Amino acid sequence: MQGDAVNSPTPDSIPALNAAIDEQLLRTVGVARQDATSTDLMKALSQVAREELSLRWVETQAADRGGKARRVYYLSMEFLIGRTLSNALGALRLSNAGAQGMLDHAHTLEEIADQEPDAALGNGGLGRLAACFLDSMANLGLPSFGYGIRYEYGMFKQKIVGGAQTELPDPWLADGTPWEFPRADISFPVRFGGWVEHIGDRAVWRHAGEVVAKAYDMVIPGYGTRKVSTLRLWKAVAPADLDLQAFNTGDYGRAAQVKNEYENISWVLYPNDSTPAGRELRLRQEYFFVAASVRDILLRHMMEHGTLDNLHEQVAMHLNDTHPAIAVAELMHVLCDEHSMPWAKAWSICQKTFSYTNHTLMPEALETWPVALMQHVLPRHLEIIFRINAEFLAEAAKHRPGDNGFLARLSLIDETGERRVRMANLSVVGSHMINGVSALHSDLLVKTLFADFASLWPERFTNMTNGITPRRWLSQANPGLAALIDKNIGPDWRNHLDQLKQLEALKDDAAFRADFMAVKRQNKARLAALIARSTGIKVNPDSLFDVQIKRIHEYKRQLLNVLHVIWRYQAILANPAADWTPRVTIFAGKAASSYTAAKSIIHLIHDVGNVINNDPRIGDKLKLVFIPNYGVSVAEVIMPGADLSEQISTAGTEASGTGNMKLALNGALTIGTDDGANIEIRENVGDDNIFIFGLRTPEVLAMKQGGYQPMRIYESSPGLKAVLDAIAGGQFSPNEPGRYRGLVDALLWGGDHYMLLADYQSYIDTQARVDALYAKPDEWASKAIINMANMGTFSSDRTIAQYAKEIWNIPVAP
Ligand code: GL9
Repeated sequence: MQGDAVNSPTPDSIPALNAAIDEQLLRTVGVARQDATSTDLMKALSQVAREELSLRWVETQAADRGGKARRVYYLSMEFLIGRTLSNALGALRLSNAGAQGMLDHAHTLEEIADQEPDAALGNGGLGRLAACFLDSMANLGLPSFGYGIRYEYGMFKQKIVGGAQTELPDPWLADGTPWEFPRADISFPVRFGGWVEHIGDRAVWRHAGEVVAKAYDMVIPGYGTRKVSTLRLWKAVAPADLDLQAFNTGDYGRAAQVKNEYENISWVLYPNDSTPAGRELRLRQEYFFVAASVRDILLRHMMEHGTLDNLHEQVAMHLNDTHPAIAVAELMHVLCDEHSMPWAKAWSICQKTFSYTNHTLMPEALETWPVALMQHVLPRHLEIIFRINAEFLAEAAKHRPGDNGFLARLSLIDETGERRVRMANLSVVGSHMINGVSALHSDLLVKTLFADFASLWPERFTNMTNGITPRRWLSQANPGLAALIDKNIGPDWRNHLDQLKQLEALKDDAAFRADFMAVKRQNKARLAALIARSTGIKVNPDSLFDVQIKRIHEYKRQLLNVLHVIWRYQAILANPAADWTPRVTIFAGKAASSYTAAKSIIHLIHDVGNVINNDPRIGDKLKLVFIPNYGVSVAEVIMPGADLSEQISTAGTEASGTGNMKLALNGALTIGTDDGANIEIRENVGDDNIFIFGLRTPEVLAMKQGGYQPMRIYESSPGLKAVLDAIAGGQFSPNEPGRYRGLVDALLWGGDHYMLLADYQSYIDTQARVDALYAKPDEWASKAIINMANMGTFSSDRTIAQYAKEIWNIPVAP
């Protein structure tokens, strides 16, 4: 039993809900029933759900307070929530009543839900994982808070102009959101700059500036429980006396400018993916939300327990990547400087309180801050970091006396050039547990990036394979498939995804297979409609829908996928009479605004698509489309309509992936490398039900060490040569023949860092096996069913239960 029992929907909830909607239209939205637009209805329906969630929030908080529960605080710069209305209705068991209610108002629920802007407070996988985790924490009734930043502008909107990405702002809060609860009485000052005075053995931070952090809560409903959890987001507000001064002096222009300098801290999400922003504003953002969160947590703890001595017994703080790592120094600062706790005692509490998840091995993604910048922004924290480092290195030196290389690698300070603070090292040293996000990634962590730390503390390193919430990614995104599953095994899989295993027995059941494929066909029609709407391109839903949707990044190898598309184009032209399996290759994803190579890949996809889609010799045999502005809501339409899931990163580069899980759960087969969570997906579905190709991680490393020569592969493979020559020669960019010269040169002359050419032939051959299987619909359907049926372990409920047990030490009802 998870959480408390919840009433199932009753038919009479429909008139009741309808009456509530009408009342909200009248009283809150301010519009008569017959005049209500779809936006008005979205607001009214949201308001009804909000009121119920508010009651549950109060109940949950009272229960957690009363029970003096140990809580987990999930600190994250990103929470990629998406929309909330459908999710809230699902959790409240009001989806059917809501749908009927909207029909009674002459609208569909889908159309109403579409009016809500996405809360896109994240870049990609890392931020979406945090959102799935909040969902699972609520579901499991885990006493918990998420803490983050209430960005005024979320992830930029992607617009394609002439085949190229342009970025537009995302003012998602412009019309307000029904899902937040401003907590006017909860605010904390956050200080910056200045200097440190040492009075005896006390350190006093004489800060230079101060901004106020104001709390806004978003309520995260649990499904099948009355428990909700809270995402507390901080907004930066200039201190009130600033306004006062401005009015007194009359210099309003200058005052507005100063106010902006404070408030810009929570204005915009940094749209960087895997490369740290390295800007002072980013460091301020990190400290801002961490400082406010730590103060809020300590205040709550003091109210419940009256002492900080037992903080680690009641509080688990989790660092979602290194972005909140400054929390380690902040907690030391508050305990020692403000509560006069002795250093050693504070440090012991600190280490027992924190845990840390690493999300990537890519060296360029490791966050470091120049010592000089940290001195300027956070002088006291820099001192604390130096002291932590000195004591840690003194301890470490005992393990390997005289090994200076060892100490230099462990140091919190990188001394190789401009001195920099290594946030990953700070996170490891400040935590009692450190985890990676898939079996392979966690293994590589202790063998490479954190090998030295693991030699000191092997017991602190562990694995927590990522997961996804089945509520959003199956129940809500794929109502057709959810209904079919309900019909066969009942509805409880939403909270116990392992139950899908029962469906494996139906893989050869002709009726089930037909139902399953009929649902897929409907979802493909829906996806085809989205493609037509957003790109103007008509695709045939009976083609194989081949999908690669994720951030555009060289290591994810969208370019390898394009090479295959061009190979296929040329092969069809060379052999038009062959029995080609019709295919639509679908891309979606954003490129960081400053990432030239990634943007060039987007442009190439459009240019190649333009040629292929308009070539009358090709027809339905091949189409190439790029769906703009990828985000959670777009993903909810694409995932259910995919036949094939492309997970083709160079082995050893994708920490986990979570789109791979969403696609398989929705009945897509995976074509992928032996990387990240693909490996665990393969272990669960079986080798025969997944298409694995290419080099494995050790082979990648060996080939690199042996002197990899992409040019030799190019020269010995006429097919590959024709593909690359077509790109480099301007066949797809006749107006600017040199447009992709650089992209191709990076492969042939630049060392092909992600080894596309090494995996090329294996990829092409494997795609041919995909075609052959797709030509046998029954076999394909069986394998798709097997995939779905074996995704139970990839529920974020499993992941969170594991974190709770092994890292946070918080009991979860089985
Ligand atoms: C990422 C990894 O690259 C993914 O493989 C992983 O699934 C997620 C969640 O653990 O974390 N790390 C990372 O920096 N991003 C990830 O997606 N990037 C973005 O979120 C943009």
